[in-house]
Amino acid sequence: MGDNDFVVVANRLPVDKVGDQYEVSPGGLVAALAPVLRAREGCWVGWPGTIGEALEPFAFGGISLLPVALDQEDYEGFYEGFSNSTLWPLYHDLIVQPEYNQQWWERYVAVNRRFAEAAAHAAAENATVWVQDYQLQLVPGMLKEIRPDVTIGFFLHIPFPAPALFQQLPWREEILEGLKGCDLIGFQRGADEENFRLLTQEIRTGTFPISIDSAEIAAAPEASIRELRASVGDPKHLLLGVDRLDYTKGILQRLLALESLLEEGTLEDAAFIQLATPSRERIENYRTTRREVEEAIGRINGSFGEVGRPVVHYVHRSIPKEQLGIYYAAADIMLVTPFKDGMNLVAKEYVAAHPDADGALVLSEFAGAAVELHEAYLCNPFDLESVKDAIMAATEPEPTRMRHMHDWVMEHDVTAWAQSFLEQL
Ligand code: ADQ
Repeated sequence: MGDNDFVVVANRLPVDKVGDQYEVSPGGLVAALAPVLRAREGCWVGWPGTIGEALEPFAFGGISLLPVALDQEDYEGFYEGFSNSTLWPLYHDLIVQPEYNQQWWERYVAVNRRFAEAAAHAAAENATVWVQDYQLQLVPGMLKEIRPDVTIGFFLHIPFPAPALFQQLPWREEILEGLKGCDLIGFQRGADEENFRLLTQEIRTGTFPISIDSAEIAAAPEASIRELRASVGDPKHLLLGVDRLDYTKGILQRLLALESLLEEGTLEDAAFIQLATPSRERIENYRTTRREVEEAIGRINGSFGEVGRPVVHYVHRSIPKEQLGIYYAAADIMLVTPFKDGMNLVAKEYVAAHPDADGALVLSEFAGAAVELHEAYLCNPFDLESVKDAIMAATEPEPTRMRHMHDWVMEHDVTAWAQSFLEQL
């Protein structure tokens, strides 16, 4: 038994290794939970992000961190395998085929047990433990067995599939048993919560759409915005995409829509910037997606670009937060076109970056964010014409739409999200 009244358990610790040092990784979840962790003698349990490194507990920015080690086999079986090649595609409605592999499952069980034991070790008597996301669905059940005194919450950051899909999973009973250790499970959308409740009604559930640290997205300096627009040739329409390079995000679909509009001559004097963070690059489906995206970019620039003036500007790297704010502020049209997405924080970040209600958001109906941001230019990424229509409508935006969405995002920030979950718990 430990002495922490509040314990967060997540796959990753909120730190990144830079050289031989750790730095706090920027992210809404840390920003929202740091004050609660500091006020309640909290502790964060997670993997530090380097394979095979066993670290002692350490403190960072007033938060104590309890590292859980993963070796190469854990990384391949638990993380790349069961979490990201089985659960991720299954929970995103089979955009690619999930793989069902007994060895991966056994690693998932073993690693979840390690996280549960670490949480049991950190938690004080009657502590509150908040477990995050699909990588750790067995932790609540395992923890409840070791420590029946603690209160356990769980939040699923990704969608929860319809029963007919979930039932494909050979270990569906075990996953449900794991989640039954919870006192409260939170989902992003009402539809995810309903899907789950069709399987079991024994557990208390709720819908808590996650958000961003809205106040942190400060207005970008006018000079930087002008400089960015000039660097891509001062187009009439500056379009932007910002994503992890993942097959769920529909990056290729937005490129195909752009290509078709250029071919028809419907959209003129436009430039498109796509920023894509490298992600899960050892998994075959991610490599295929990257290849298809890069081929489409090459083809579009070959057909419609000029020397020194491409139509699509592509960066396959992570961008510092302040710079990202300039891209958001400079873009006339933001393209967020996932086939399926738990929430999609990029959509909310773009809206927060437009306090003057300029700009326009093209948003997939299948992003969790579409529930709150229903005044966006909604589209169906499975239907190319619908994406094209939304882009063209967004070239002449109605400012009231952005004004309403901006007000909403400023009020419903990530701190409000965390508070409402913890109050319910
Ligand atoms: P993700 O699938 O990672 O999150 P998202 O919600 O869009 O998707 O968050 C991505 C974050 O990464 C954003 O904060 C964005 O600013 C940042 N980012 C993306 N590309 C970047 C780049 N090139 N450079 C720098 N930063 C970049 C999962 C679920 C989502 C859910 C979140 C939170 O899949 O549906 O919204 O968790 O619950």
